[in-house]
Amino acid sequence: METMISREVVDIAREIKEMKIRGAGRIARAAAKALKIAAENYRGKTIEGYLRYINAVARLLISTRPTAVSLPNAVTYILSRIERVESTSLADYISVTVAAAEEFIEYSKNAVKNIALIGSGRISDGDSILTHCNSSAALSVIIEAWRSGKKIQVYATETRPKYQGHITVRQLAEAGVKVTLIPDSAVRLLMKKLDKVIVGADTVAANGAVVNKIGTSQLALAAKEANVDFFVAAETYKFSPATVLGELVEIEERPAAEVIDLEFLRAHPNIKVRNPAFDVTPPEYIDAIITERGLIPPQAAYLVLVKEYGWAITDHYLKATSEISDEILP
Ligand code: RUB
Repeated sequence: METMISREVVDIAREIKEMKIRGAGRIARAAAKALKIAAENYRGKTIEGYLRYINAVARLLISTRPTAVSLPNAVTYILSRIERVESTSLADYISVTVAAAEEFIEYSKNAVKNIALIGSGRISDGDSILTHCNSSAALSVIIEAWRSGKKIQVYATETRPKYQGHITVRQLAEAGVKVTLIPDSAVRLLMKKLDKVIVGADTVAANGAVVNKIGTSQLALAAKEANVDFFVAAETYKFSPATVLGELVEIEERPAAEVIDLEFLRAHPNIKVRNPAFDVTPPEYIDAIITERGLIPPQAAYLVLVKEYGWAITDHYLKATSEISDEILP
């Protein structure tokens, strides 16, 4: 008999879906933790059964939110390690799963610390900095700059409709940083007074375009106009291998209820509502991406992808081409 996916694992998937666990890095670490728990909970007796089970858990986790590539990248990291196991012992498959999940979580936490060190070097004493949404990577840079003695002040957008900016101002205030909350629509008015913008990323495409919380591209546009530096803080597992193959990043559309009262909407059935959760900032609006491996121009995203995922891209590509009929060739 196959092992059922445990309540604890289903709960993590639900919390990601309902945004109780949110932010690309946290989602990725939660997915790794869920795979670890799933592996430890396996009660079946066969390797084939285990592989079917762990793949079902992987699919469940990946299906929770579509945009942040950190989620499938974390899951693929662990699955690819399992695929490479050559053993007839089920225990080996389980221990490799657990070790790979722990390794990913450890790597992810250290990556954010490295980003803090590298990024804070670009912050100057006295800087006024704007951030958007709630990004652990972006905040790690700001907090590290503050801790190293730079007298900075930070503006944080509310980030409607989910108000992640409220989390940001609380975290910055708790760290002792001088912080001011502003409505999203105040960004252009304030931009002239700012020195830098730092945001996080959900996905970085092969051409260096950055997918992040809705409104990010407006910040970038206003920053370009005012000649303010625009930085993105992103771990390398937020770079998307599928975009090398031309795949587009899916932008999550969230429920209308997040932006309008449903009673009102029912009373006015001809009103339509759209609530996209992310947008795309083109590379020409980005001065640098701060990764754990160093500060790179967005145009170097492809090189990061080839270095980090070279094998995965090739495998994917070979599989894709083997499925194409020869008839399309001239
Ligand atoms: C969160 C968001 C964050 C990135 C980066 O969106 O857009 O800027 O995920 O965050 P949501 P981090 O609240 O919809 O998940 O640096 O923490 O990974």
